[in-house]
Amino acid sequence: MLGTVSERAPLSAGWPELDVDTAYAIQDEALRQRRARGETLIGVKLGLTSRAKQQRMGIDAPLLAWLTDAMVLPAGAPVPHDALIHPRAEPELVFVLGRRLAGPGVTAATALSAVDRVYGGIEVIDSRYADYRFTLPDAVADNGSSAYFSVGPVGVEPASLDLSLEAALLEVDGQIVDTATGAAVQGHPAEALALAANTLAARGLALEPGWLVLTGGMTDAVPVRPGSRLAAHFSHLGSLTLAT
Ligand code: 0L1
Ligand code: MG
Repeated sequence: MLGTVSERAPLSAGWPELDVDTAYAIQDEALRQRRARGETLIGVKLGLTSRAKQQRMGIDAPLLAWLTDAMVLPAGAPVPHDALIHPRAEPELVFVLGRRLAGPGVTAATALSAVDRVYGGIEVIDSRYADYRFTLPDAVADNGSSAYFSVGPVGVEPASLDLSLEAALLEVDGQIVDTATGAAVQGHPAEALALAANTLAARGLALEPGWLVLTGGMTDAVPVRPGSRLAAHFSHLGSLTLAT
């Protein structure tokens, strides 16, 4: 979401020639406006990195989007439904970078060597498009449906885990509604991190030290309903609960 609470038709409905490059220029302009309002750029997210998400959205390519400090939902903070249209939540593996990572040619191994810590997290997405119906350029222009995210309590060195086997259980109102491992994310979340570095390189940019990288929903996203209990449980990275 870019900052309003009204849903709208996809941009591509009235602008069929909208392409991905133009959509990233729109995303960059939205970031410029956020920074002008005082927000700080703190990283990037990948979206549509898992088959579950791609099949659900009918889009077969990942995307990148910007994260700012205004999108951080601290532990226990309520999901601000008044500022959202139709939020959904998904468990993600989250990297914090220890050093700069610049493409092109970044491999998963190089990418992982730049990571300081990995955490479990939950991303709350909120597309500005009615019924979450959009093309890839629409989703890119909407900053990848970014709204909020929470990072869990346990951060470890990535070498201490096999992240392709790290599991997430998604719980809604006491029921496990979906499960996945890190392998759902491009085969290994480090592949997603390398993808982010290489994609940014094509735009003359790099991943900076200290940045957070959300590697993409491991499962499909589930609706965030006021009053429901929504939690993600990771096999080695702890649990976090959304205050809905
Ligand atoms: O984080 C995501 O995977 C979102 C990507 C954009 C598409 C969507 O709203 O699911
Ligand atoms: Mg996501």
